[in-house]
Amino acid sequence: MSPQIYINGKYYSKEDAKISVYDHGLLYGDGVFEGMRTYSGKVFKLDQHIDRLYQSARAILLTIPISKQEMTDAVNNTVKLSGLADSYIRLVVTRGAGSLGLDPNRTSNPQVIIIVDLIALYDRKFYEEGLKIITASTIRNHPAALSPRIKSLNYLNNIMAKIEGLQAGCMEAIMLNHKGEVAECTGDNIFIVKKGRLLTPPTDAGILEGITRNAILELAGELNIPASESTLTRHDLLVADECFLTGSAAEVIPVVDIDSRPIGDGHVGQTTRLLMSEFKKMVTR
Ligand code: PXG
Repeated sequence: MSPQIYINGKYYSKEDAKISVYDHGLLYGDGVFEGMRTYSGKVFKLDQHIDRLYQSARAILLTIPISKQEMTDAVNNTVKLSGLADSYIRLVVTRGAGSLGLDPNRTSNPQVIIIVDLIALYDRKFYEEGLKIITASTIRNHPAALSPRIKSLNYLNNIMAKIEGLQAGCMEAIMLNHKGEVAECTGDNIFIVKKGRLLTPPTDAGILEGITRNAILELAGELNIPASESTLTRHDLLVADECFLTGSAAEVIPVVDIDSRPIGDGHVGQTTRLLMSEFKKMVTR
């Protein structure tokens, strides 16, 4: 039962896993990644994460040196070696070591890294009582500058908004897009419930199309909860009946306060509770 790290086909302990300081992943945030979870030893939605990783890589013209099947086998094997039943997996592919210059043609050997460890983003009490969050003034990357649909190693946009949240005493922050519409949080997608309907911003709002987000939309269908992807403004959030966030790391976490205003009655909503408990069942199906 210990963290296991795969680098290019070999396995290392946490202490021994190392890559070059000339890696363009480190020097320029030039690479892509995924974050996933295992439940009872099985990776949740592994195929979708692998597909998204290869799409992110394609979007930045990075050729992953192994096939999707080899990547899938490597993830499963690293999980097995860790001995952890409920773990968090960070899958990273960097452009590899190069020269001290931007030119990706001067890099060689993309690095494939799989870290299997534990994660606890939020204290248990926030799942029971709900988070208080703020709207950040940092907007989400303009899609024409760096598409938020690419899960790249360049997370400074999100980190700047996260710092705003932390400075305001909040664990998460809402990011608007360049049009002033609600996009997502720094590491989570956002949902509201209004008059029994579940609403979440569409992918063209400039968001990462979260795999947990899509699982929640799938669950809503099964539970006959009307759901849609809709453009949302900050106003829509402030007058919502309920609000919650989704992410592989965070899972489903309620929000009870935005910008010091209570959402609904200021307590975790009924639909949120239902989706939280159904999601728990879904991950071990
Ligand atoms: N939006 C963004 C910007 C994300 O980074 C999600 C949504 C949720 O997507 P999934 O597919 O996981 O449902 C993410 C992913 C962290 C952390 O430390 C969070 C993510 C990735 C890496 C680190 O909070 N979230």
